[in-house]
Amino acid sequence: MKSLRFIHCADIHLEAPFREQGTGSYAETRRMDIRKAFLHILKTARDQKADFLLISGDLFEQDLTTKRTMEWLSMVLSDVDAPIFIIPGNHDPFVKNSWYALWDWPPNVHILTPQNPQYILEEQRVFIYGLGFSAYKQGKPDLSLVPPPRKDYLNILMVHGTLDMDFSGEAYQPVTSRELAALNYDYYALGHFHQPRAEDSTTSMIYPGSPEPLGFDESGIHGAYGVTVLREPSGLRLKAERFETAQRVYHPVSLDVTGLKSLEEVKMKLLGVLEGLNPQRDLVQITLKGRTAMDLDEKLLTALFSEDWLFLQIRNETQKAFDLEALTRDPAVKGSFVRAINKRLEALDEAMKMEGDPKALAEEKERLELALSFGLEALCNGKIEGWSEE
Ligand SMILES: [Mn+2]
Repeated sequence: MKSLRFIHCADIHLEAPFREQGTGSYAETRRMDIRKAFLHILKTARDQKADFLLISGDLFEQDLTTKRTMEWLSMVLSDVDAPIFIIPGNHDPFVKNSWYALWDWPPNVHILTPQNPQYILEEQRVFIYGLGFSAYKQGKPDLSLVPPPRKDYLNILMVHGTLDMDFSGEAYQPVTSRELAALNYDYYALGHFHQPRAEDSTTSMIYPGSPEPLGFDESGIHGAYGVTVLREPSGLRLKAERFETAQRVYHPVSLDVTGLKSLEEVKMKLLGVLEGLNPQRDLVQITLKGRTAMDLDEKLLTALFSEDWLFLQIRNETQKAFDLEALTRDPAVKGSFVRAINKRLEALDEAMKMEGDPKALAEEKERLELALSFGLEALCNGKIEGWSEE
């Protein structure tokens, strides 16, 4: 019996605004990145001679997509020598003025809507059912509408929605993996979560994630899935493999400056973060944390480092250093803690004047100073900021 191969992608978000990350050519460059990532998917479908391609919602931004976008999209989709199945997502819902409803799509493209939710590929014996969006928000889907799987077919359910979340009042088609599994389909082509999600390569419920990541909450590798279906005597065997499509990688970095003494030291730390990253491929946002007496100007620091980088931003979220002078006079536990550490620091200073191993003593001093700031942090806030992130 013949085996099948298909490509599964979702959340392309053509014409995404990239509003939060500045204006001008950056957003334009990033929108081109989305197109390149999408073209990579289509090329993979061609190269691997995929039997069909699935797009599980949020192909484009309904409000920002123009006729020109649609002309480009039609051109590249008709270039794929295979059927393409699309369900509308919450960013491109099947509303009255939707491009899905208004546009004359190429003949190889099939939009699965509430009116036409299913498609059968007779020759390959594939049954596809789609649960997309017909409004910008949509509650729990009625899974009783989903027909039972067809015998001796590969049964695929395409769903745009949130899987396995706590969702009282959730407006994006909440479903549970248990509910889906009970439908007994062979593959669940999911969309909506932008971080790829699949328990392992044999799982049948996959969120491919956004092919091009769209923000700093979408770090890591991004791509789409190629799925091979083997028809064996014992039944169908699916193998899903991810391939990378993203043009850029987001790097949200948190940098603790507690204990650093000078702007030079801060700069050295920042250089350490940037070392090994690629100014054109890697998009970097460094957030300075911790406590410091230094007045760190995030705009100046950003300007100092961002030249040559497509996107580099430094944010200052540090807090004011503790007023040790005032704390020394504190009669309670904070005061005695500061006094105790100070005593040891003074002893250390004395020893440094006398003794021969300045390196070990300097290290000890650094340790004590860190103990002072972390100890005070714990005493003042009941927790140490950023500790769990390390
Ligand atoms: Mn999306």
